[in-house]
Amino acid sequence: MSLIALVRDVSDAIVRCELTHVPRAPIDVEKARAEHRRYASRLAALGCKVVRLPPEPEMPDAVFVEDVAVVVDEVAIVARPGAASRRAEAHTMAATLEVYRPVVSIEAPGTLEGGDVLRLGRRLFVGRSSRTNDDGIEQLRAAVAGHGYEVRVVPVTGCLHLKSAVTAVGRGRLLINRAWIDASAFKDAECIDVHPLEPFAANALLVGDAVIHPGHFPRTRGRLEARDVPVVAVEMEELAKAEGGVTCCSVIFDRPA
Ligand code: CIR
Repeated sequence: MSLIALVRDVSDAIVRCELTHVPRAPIDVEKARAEHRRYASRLAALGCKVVRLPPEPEMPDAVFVEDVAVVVDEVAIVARPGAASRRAEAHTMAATLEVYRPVVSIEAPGTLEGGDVLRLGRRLFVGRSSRTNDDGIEQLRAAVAGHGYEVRVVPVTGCLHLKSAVTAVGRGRLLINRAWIDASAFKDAECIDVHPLEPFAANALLVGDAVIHPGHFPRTRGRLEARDVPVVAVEMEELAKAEGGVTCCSVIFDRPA
């Protein structure tokens, strides 16, 4: 496997991050940085070449790089976040992705955040959410249709992004919180439910065969392990206060040959 993982260091400004579904709590920036360092080390240990985007000390949510890009094998889409405070994050993302893929940018009035895009093979499930609108979804569809990807829209109401509610944890296997989305969109997959006491636990990051998952969700981890999913637990409690999870701290894609 030859994977690139784009990451960006935690900004001091993270204490002013966007919050939608979690109450504001004081963030210990050094603790968040330590979590992020260990997360990046895990990615490296799982075989990723970790590439750092330029730091953006004034941009509170810049560590959550997933939201400003969607990368498939043939093309990279630079997103236009629904959160206006996050739009400037896209500049350095575009410059970095140009090294690896042809780049298409989502333009106004479209909005799209990568946290709303779940790729399962050649199918992209896209959350229509408070951050991603129909125009953004249509621009994404236009960018990938010629490469053989089908785009399916999933309404998201109960949480921030589609991938807050459902992520892949293996081939044909999903981790899901059915309370937040209509699970019928995923009826062809084997769905593993989060533990009811851990509604935020559906966000898992599949890297090769391993699944990176926040350590503070032991009950859901137990459910994954009971199904023989190889879980790598990482500390994420501080970044979770910024409504971040494990997918949102990286953009992972195959390295061009
Ligand atoms: C935001 O509200 O934009 C950030 N505070 C959290 C973004 C999390 N992104 C993700 O789950 N993909």
